[in-house]
Amino acid sequence: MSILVTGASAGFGASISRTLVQAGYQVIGAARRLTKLEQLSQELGESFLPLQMDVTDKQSVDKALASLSREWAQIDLLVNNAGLALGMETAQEANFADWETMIQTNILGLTYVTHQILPQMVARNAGYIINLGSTAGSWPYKGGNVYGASKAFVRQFSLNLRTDLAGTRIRVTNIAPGLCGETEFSNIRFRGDDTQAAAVYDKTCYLKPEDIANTVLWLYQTPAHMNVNHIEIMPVSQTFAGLSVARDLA
Ligand code: 8X3
Repeated sequence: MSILVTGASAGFGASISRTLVQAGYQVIGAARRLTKLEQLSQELGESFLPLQMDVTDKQSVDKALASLSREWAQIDLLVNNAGLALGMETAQEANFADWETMIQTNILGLTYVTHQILPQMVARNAGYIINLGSTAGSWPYKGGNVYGASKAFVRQFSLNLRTDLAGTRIRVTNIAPGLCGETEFSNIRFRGDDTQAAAVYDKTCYLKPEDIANTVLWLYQTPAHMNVNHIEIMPVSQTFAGLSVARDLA
């Protein structure tokens, strides 16, 4: 039995892969950047299989999964981690191509992989799907527009999956992390502006990728009769904003 982690070349995905291999599991790390996966493979050894896959391309997903040998092809845990945020402009100022990329990756990509893996889990009546959502899927913030909405999709899709899987032993969890540093998340969001990216975490005690990786490991090792539907995690530096009130509009 294997574990499939998407977006495994960096950030949460690399950390999740590392933690699961160190815990004794066999992990397939999928991503576009094969060189990065190969570096991880050097570190993790034979229990880690690099798999080149672009989740935004259905053909690439289908081809990559079809290429798995019998030894690796039975997926007991799917971690749908691949995803990104692009830009923090308001909706009226946002670049539409950024919206398309987020929808293509965070929504369509996640569904391509899930739809491929679900039948084998149902046939075995066993398996676990962990989706990486975000606090942005529940808590709106300025500039979160399509990113937050895509993560709301991930949360609701996770709950709806469990509903469709009623009567099976297949488990589904949405993990919603808040502010998390030491990944490429903000560097990508701000298109390589590392100063702007670093400012997001300045003087905060942000979450670290290992916190999310340990959560994945904990979830996977919970008793098989237990399903955590949704788990939301923030650093103590972060809490809820007050509601915004505009003055002088009347
Ligand atoms: C990451 C959390 O607050 O940057 O999904 O949107 S946040």
